[in-house]
Amino acid sequence: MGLGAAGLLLQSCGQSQPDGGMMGSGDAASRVYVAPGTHDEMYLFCSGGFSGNVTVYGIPSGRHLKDIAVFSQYPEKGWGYAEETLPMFNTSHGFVPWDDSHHPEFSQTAGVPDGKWLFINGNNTPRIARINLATFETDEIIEIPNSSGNHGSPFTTMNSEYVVASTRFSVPIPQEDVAIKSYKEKFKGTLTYVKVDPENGDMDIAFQILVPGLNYDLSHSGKGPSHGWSFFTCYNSEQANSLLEVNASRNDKDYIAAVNWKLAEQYVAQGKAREMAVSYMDNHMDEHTRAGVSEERTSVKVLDPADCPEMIYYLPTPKSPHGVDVDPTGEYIAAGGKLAAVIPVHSFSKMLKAIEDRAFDGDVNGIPVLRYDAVLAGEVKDPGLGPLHTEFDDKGFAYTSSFISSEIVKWKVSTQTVVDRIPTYYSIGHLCVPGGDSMKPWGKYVVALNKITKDRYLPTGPELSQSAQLIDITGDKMKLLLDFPTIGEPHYAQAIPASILAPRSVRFFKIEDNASPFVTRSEKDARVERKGNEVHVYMTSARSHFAPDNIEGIRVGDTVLFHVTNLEQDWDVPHGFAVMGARNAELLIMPGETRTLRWEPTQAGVIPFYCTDFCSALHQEMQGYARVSPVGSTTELSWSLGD
Ligand SMILES: [Cu+2]
Repeated sequence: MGLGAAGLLLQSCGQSQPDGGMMGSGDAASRVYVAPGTHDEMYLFCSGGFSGNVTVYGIPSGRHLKDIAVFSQYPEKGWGYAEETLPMFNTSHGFVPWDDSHHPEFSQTAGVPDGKWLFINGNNTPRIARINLATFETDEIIEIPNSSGNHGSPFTTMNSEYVVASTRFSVPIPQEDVAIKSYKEKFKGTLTYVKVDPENGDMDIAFQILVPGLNYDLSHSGKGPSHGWSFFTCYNSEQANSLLEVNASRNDKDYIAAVNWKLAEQYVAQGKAREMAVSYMDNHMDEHTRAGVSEERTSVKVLDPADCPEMIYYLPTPKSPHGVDVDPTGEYIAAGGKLAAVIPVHSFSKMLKAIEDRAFDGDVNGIPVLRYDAVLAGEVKDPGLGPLHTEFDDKGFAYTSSFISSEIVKWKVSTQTVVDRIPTYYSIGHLCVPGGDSMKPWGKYVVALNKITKDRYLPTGPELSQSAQLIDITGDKMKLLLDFPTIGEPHYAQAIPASILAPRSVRFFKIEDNASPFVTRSEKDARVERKGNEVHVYMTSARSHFAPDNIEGIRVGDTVLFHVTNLEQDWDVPHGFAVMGARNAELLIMPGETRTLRWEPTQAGVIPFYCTDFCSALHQEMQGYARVSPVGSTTELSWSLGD
């Protein structure tokens, strides 16, 4: 039945839409059909762009499995509402409740995604988040100082020694009140290396490199022979500060910055970095209390290339490059020039030779520019219009997205020759081959992450869902299998076999490990305590009641903190908690976890509260009352259950 329905759906699409490259509908339906009760083959982690969060889909079905709240308050998860989650949003600018998330990036071991963590950048207020892939929750958000527009981030090195961050917008560093026209003299960029603890994933900024004032756009790290280097695209070599669409498009070539980070580590060890006073926040979700802790950091080590010879070189790259992608062998470095007629593919071994031969073509603020012909492996001709990003398969082929011509172009890495192309609907940005930026692409699919949807789905007013497309790459010709809508902009995505993640997925939090200072471990410990104007309710929830469920003695003017512990020790039994008139939130509490809701009642009366997450046949009975008396009332504080 499912097969027939899916087939019909695809057929009806095929009749009203161009179906360039589409597999026969029956074949496509069978390739994406995941029977009810069975599981997808892979997880796809898709950033939400302006949503600030991450969405998880099953591949090949396109099933929407979960939203992971990261940089944006998200009511469905209570993220940014429950008191325990608020510190995760702290920055040097204060509480920032909504950001723009772009590049999910798996942690790697020996160049292969290891399924431990997913890193993602906050683009607007520069930050990197780390998601725990056992809980699918955000465990850390670290702010990046001396940065503005954290776009080229958080690309990982082969063993996740570092995740990197580069400034899209150059700014005065340190920030100061100067004329914008002083751009060329005063503005700088930074490349930041964030150390990742191999045991627990904890992130700390190891060092930053101060670089000339260009726009640093994207990055990838070397692997295999090029391990120890990272590559950053930069545009605006014109150093324009206004009307960049014209003024930053004049030069035929901009650059890829190649950074020898192992050498940078040595310079730091030799004391060549200067300590710079800064302020930035490092926010952790404590594993045992399951509460956020926010710490300010006040210093960062900064390397100046002028003191650090041989640490950084510029590779000329046509024209306004965007993505920079290193193939699985670590030898080829492809750049997507938004305005380029070709895809330049640099050779890492030629780059080393060019450095040895001093094959330089001038410098930028003292940083040598290597000769284009001395580093180039070759150019991909006819790559489509507006090539942006490249991912790789396990058979020596590359797949490049071309935004303007809305297509994916397949080319052979060793010869740089185009072998196939397929249209996308519409305006593709990033694309994702599972493992396609690592040393072990799993191949099989490429997912097109499209900016524009237009007529692909039923109209839903001015705002349309954005869209991903699943394309088969197992044969010589790419074949379109499936369109599926996404939450927010599907900016970039990474996919990993389910067999790596699913066995490690946490089912509930053990109540005996709950180290929250506000935990209530059993119903007999449930209580209410007054501390001045603060009333702390130590409450438990279990199918199908709260303890206590009758509370008296609260007064208008009190701040009531409901610390609700979900006592369930079973998979998929969260409880919710909502109290009438609470202006900030409700709660969603996972089994074994404690979450706190702040409530400031403004009116005397008897106020109901109830469970909002359907939990049992008697979910509708899961309710209680809080009596609120006027200011100055002498009603005694009391609580009960079952009286
Ligand atoms: Cu419930």
